[in-house]
Amino acid sequence: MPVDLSLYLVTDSTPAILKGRDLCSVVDEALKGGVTIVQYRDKTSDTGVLIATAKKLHQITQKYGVPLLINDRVDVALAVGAEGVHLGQDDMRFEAAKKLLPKDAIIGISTSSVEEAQKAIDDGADYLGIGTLFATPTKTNTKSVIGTAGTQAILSAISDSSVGTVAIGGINHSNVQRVLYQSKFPKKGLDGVAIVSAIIAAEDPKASAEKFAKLIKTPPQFALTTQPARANEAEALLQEVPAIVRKMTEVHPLVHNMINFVVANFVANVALSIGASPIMAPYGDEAKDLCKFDGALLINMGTLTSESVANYQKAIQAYNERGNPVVYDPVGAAATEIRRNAVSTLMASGYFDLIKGNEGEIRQAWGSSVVQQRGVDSGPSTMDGQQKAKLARDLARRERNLVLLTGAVDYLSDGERVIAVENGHPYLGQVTGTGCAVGSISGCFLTAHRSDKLLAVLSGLLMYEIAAENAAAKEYVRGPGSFVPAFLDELYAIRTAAARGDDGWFVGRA
Ligand code: 3NM
Ligand code: MG
Repeated sequence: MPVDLSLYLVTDSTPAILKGRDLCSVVDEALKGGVTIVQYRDKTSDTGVLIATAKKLHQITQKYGVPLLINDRVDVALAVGAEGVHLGQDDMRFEAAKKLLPKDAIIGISTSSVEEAQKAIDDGADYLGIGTLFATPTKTNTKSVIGTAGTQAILSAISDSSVGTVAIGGINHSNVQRVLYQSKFPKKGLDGVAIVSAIIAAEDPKASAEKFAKLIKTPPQFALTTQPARANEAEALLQEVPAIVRKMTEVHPLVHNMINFVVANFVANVALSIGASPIMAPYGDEAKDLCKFDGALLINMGTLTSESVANYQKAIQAYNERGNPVVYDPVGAAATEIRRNAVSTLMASGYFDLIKGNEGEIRQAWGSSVVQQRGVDSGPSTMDGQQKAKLARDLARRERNLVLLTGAVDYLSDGERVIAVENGHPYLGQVTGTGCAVGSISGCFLTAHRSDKLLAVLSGLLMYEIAAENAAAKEYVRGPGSFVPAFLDELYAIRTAAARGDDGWFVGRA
């Protein structure tokens, strides 16, 4: 019978985690809550204590018909007749353990790279512990933190194998659905998640396990439904744009902007012009109330401070839990070490429905930035259109979200489809905040239209860029200064036309 790895509990007896409680009763509670497999992991106790505790744990797990594995110690597993062992890369070699253990014993191997995973499969491992997923205080001597992107890379490389897989490291209630969702390679996903502190250190281990069991069975609210491109995809999408713009004017979405102070006023005016309700709220704790409205969150790290990241994290968590859209604009992503770290931290902190940025920023989000970005400007391009389209698609595919790579031509992808948008006007590049406002507008459209997120963002982008063209064409517009008020007027004009059901603004323009 295959092992159920879905909710894999790893024990820890250190005082910081066990907090003076009896390990056996904590594990019993966790089993009541729905844990499907237990690994006894104790790096410090003497062999006598290990065997005595393992014996007691085994009596408990047997009551629930759940396998007990022993970390590292094949001798302890043999002494108590446990169902198997879990071995790290520095523990007893697989073949040696295999020889010592009964034929049907379960052997799991810790892996943090494609090479280690491949080797473990060739050896004949029953399952792989894949990690370290996220940095965790529970295990500080980890070799590498690989994130959902690294986990996905391993799953993709071993997708032909039927080996079991669990991710480990920093998994908790607020990230477990996203971990399962974003780690998945189309042909192979994780069979489960391995958890230490979020269950063992929980006030109520049974309730914690129950919550995990429920979350694991439910896809996240924000899950993206991608569609394969139709033969005439662009035309088919364009037909729907006016109706989506009309819908947005009816919804009056709230857009919660955590935005830089340079552009806050302009972005708020753009949101008002299109009929949305902007709120500029950098205080992360406010998100738990703001996320309850029909609205979106924009994280724009243009004027990052030492407090920003913690505030962003609180807001992302609140919106992710609610399932309301989150847009990430990693402004100046590659400019400084602080910003590069912020990008990694934030991308590990939550799910972004849309990542929007220029070439340098999207490259940093992908993790392949080779040139240092100068300031927060876009800088000279080193990629042609095809490379940009591919980067947008690859990042969207890996993150299982939308990516909008902005420039003279914008590339928008959901990992399947890539749409190039050539509308707009050079004046947009002469006014600060015009790029940032696209993030805010995208949030509004993602709120209004959820069934095809790519279509939602495309609609907002076209409304925006057509308004810019209309504004620049006004005879009284002589440059960026006179462009700004004309642009707000034209956004407002499209919004009022759309609300009347008049699609004239769009016909023949995109
Ligand atoms: N192994 P928590 S990370 C036991 O990377 C262990 O192999 C890891 O603890 C690995 O769920 C880890 O509290 C600790 O973050 C996971
Ligand atoms: Mg070990």
